[in-house]
Amino acid sequence: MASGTAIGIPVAGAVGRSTASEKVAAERVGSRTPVSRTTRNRVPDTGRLSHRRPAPRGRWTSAPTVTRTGTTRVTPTRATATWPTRATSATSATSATSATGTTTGTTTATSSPPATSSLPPLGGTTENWAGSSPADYVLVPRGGSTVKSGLADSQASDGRVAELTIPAGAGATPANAAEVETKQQVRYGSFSSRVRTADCASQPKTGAVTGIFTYGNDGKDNDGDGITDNNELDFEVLCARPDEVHLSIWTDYRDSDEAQRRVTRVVNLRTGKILSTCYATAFGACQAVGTEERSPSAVPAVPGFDSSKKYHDYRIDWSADRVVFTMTVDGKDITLWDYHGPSDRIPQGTSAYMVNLWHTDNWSPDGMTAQSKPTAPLTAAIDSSTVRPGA
Ligand SMILES: [Ca+2]
Ligand SMILES: [Ca+2]
Repeated sequence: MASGTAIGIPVAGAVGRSTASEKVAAERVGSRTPVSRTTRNRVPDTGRLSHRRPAPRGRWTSAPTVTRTGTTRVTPTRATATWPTRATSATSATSATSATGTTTGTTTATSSPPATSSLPPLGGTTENWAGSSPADYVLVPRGGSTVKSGLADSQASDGRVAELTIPAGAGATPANAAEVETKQQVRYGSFSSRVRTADCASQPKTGAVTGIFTYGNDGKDNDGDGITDNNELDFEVLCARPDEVHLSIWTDYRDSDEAQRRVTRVVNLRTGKILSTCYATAFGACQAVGTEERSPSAVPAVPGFDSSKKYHDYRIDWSADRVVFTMTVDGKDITLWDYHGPSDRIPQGTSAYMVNLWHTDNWSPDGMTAQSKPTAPLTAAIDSSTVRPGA
């Protein structure tokens, strides 16, 4: 297929329920199906619209041209020679992620750093979204959406935020997302944002996703496993279920036949229930995972948790052989998922860091039917974002 669609980006997510059989059934019935958000927005075998993000060609050309020295982005023509090879060293014991989010993985010695490693440092600084033109991010409004930074918000720690707004009647799929994304890409590191997710309480059946994630995909199968690499780590919250958090670790995805490799976890933070933890090679699939892939085995409940009412920190700590998803809720760190399973289930390629909001019309959370177009604008807001590249 054309490189554009080959580089379409999947947005992760699984549908969780209370029993194992229901989990799988829910995925089959309600989980997202993919599609490029360029032109092919319908999946022949299901007829349902996909959740796939647009191909980089559309993504990048819709954003301002990046001219700052050293900045790069994923493009179909990006030289794969600089793409890091999959790390193979056995460093699981030393590649822990510290409580402060600093990765200490040592596998970089086994693979060539990407070209971005020589770029001006992106990490170590926090974007507070206080000004209208953030230095390290591109604001990307699509499909009639708006993205603005420097807006007043009394809930924000500094009184200023970026707002991602999709309009009433927003088109489905991330092709119509409101999004911010880093100009640079990094491999490994700590990525965090303080976010208030979209609130659709006034229209509870709305389909809308707030995503906080890393993403890199050059359309190539750099690791040679037969499927296009897709480096992606996701937090996703559906506005119909602001009590649930969908986590995903993607390593591969091929748009043409939806071949994929990913692991997912769905947590209801209000109840503290882990609704599912799966490995999948196809949409709707849910294979059992090992103990090291489903840690922790319990998550504390946060009574009344609603991600759309307050700002919370969403942090991804990514190293060669470990991915940790942590939320900070009311000052308390909560480890939602400390994944340290097989390293070939962990992305090893460079990624940008993004936050977005988009309408979905085929992802029904937790058995609900919540796929309606928004009848009024929906907004997710970002108080701050920090990227600390790994070693
Ligand atoms: Ca691959
Ligand atoms: Ca702020």
